[in-house]
Amino acid sequence: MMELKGKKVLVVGLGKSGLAAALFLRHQGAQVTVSDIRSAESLAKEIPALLDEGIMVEAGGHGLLTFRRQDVIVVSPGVPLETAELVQARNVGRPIIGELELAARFLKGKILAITGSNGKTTTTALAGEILKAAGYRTLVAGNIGVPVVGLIEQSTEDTWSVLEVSSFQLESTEQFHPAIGVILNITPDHLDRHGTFENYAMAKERIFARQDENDSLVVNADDERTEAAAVRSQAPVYWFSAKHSVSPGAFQERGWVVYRAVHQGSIERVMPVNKIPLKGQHNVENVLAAVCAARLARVPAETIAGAVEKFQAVEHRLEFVAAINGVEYYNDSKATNVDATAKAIAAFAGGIHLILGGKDKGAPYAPLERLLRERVRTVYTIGAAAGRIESELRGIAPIQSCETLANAVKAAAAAARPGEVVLLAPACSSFDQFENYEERGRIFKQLVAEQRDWKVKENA
Ligand code: UMA
Repeated sequence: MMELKGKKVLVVGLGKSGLAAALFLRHQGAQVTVSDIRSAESLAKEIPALLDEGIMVEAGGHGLLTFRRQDVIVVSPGVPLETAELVQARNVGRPIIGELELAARFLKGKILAITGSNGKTTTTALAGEILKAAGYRTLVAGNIGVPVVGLIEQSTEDTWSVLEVSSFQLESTEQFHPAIGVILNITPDHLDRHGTFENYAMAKERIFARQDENDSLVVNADDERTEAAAVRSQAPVYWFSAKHSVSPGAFQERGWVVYRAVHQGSIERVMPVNKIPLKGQHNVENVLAAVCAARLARVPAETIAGAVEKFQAVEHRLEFVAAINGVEYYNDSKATNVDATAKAIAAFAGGIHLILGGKDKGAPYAPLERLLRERVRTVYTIGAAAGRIESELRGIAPIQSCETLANAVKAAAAAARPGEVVLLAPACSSFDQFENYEERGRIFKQLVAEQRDWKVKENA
């Protein structure tokens, strides 16, 4: 805990996290200022509400003096810690913490935190459903779209907070201490922010930096970088694997999801693998991770099985949109890196019309080569990354430059034949053409709906 009453606190970034942090801090009696690089006009909705609460707002840029005058600075996840004003404030001894760290200092109850390059939103949502099914008081928050700081007031000593935590959030943690930590996988992502893969991986490892022998860490035994991280854990490690047996942990055996609670102990059957309602091998991994975490939280196997069987795909994660004239459309707008796109392609046998592109994140596209050759009919490029994608993937699959998502959906819908798939799994972030990946996914779904309307007219 930290004393906030009367303290001068600056919140950097006025997105969802900044807004929730500013309100929380104000309610704790702090003198709060929020600073954002966006113009006052583009913050027209937020500013009056903040001023009404007695919160000061600096819009249109960060002022060096604003940063220097504070007792504490709270940073939104999307603001790089190397931002010049933050570096200077750090140099003059101003404490800087992230929104997750602030929240974790006040959150009551236990934390189940899930990180990884891919699958964390699905696993977080699934683990949340399982804990709710077990009758626990459960809050689900974090990178999944709900700032953790906004939930502090709802938390009690018997709450389980199931948190999706990103590298951006973990990077600035100091005391963050989940009772159960989960690392799903670590593959290249966000190199534009972290500089190197190793820096990114080390940010992810902060999930267990404060854990001790009373906590648990759940780790993917099939992922090289994640497995390497586990040796540094002070907490006992539980494994999950979609490929082989592990001990202790969750794995598949003769068509069943099974769990072994103690090293070399007996095996408990949880559910048949074919009852998992989600598409793709990567989702089997997500279920195994959630099963392991839920057993560690003492949820009985039959409760887990019931909750998993009822679970629906999360919006924008390999979400089925429609079947139009025998062509299936899937929205995987959350596939914002190359590994996620590989997993999405691997979920289909072939005949894929793949929409790729957006804001490039610095990782190579070449790891897609084998899957593109085997399963993809045509790649449709959009956004700022199109040039790089086209030069790296030339000769591997036919490529059509489409520039916009609307052109890409039109071109893919015209080319796809019955039995084939149109897949938005762009391998890039969305910020060049969209507000965020959710907007990109929603617009994709609207464009697909327009295709359906046209096809209905054509067929009439
Ligand atoms: N800003 C500045 N100065 C800067 C940079 C940004 O003032 O130098 C301002 C922007 O103008 C904007 C605000 O900061 O007004 C945005 O802050 P933010 O990017 O932290 O966005 P939030 O709305 O607070 O959303 C954040 C997460 N965003 C990011 O990590 C980029 C959301 O994850 C998360 O859902 C939300 O907190 C609630 O916890 C999104 C994401 O893209 C989904 N995450 C990445 C990913 O999943 O790959 C990590």
